[in-house]
Amino acid sequence: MLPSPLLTALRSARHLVVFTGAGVSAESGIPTFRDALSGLWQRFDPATLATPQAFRRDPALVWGWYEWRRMKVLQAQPNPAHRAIAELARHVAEFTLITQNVDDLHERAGSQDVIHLHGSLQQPRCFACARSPAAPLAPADEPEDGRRLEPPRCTHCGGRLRPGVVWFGENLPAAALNAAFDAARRCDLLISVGTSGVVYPAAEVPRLALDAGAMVLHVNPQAVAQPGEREFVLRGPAGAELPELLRQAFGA
Ligand code: BJW
Ligand code: ZN
Repeated sequence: MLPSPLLTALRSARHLVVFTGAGVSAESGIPTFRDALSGLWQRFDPATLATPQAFRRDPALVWGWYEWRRMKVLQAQPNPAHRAIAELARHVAEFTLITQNVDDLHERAGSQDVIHLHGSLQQPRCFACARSPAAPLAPADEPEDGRRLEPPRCTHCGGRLRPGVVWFGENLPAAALNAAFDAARRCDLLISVGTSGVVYPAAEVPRLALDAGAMVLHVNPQAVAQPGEREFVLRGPAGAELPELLRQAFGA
């Protein structure tokens, strides 16, 4: 049985925020970044792949790597954690979903108005003029990790397209960040799912909620937070923990 203050907080929440990281998509087969054995940053160097300098230096290396990841997402399906989050929205008056993920698995599980703090793999833009192509990207031709691919050209200025994600050293989209911070400050319960909480400014989101008086629940197999008076931890995979939380709180 889950802690009763947590179930009470969930049943009585007027504004629930769910904040997700790579761990929510792990059970869909999308690798996280920092997990000890399977994390992307164990095999790939972020400095050569996830910065504007890296793209300037070797655009084909970076584009090829992101096409490989985009294909993995296209082939993946939402898991029970994505579906439980979409279902949670139906039980509260106000619901905000904030994700650091660049996949679209929340949307495919039925969540709406998802705030993407770190952009999307599906929405490239021009590295030179920042405009987005009119047509969506076609599926890439069997990309593999490590295979170089020349980025397509911008139809407006001829510049190279870049992945529509937020790289290290880049600002987050201002509207998304403001909406996320605003929701965190106004909510009464925030559930943080599958994030190591080390990348800023996104990592400030749960802290802002706590500081504003909300309860915060962390769902993660690893010990990412210490339980406290208003802070709860469910140690386990989101695909098991979130459906169980939903069941115990709402019988859903
Ligand atoms: C499960 C599970 C299961 C597993 N169920 N859970 C010092 C030096 C240089 C820079 C900085 C610095 N200090 C701060 C900075 C700034 C930097 C930063 O924070 N760096 C830190 C790493 C130190 N931040 C930025 O640069 C940001 N911009 C910025 O600050 O602009 C101002 C500025 C301007 C100029 C100079 C400096 C600053 C931008 C950050 C962009 C982050 N981008 C990435 C890549 C996106 C594109 C891509 O996908 O390739 O975003 S990095 C990567 O980390 C990705 C993620 O969204 C983000 C967060 O990771 P997340 O989601 O938490 O994943 P993991 O892998 O870390 O954790 C997974 C968790 O899941 C684990 O806890 C598991 O246990 C758990 N899990 N299975 C539930 N089944
Ligand atoms: Zn352009």
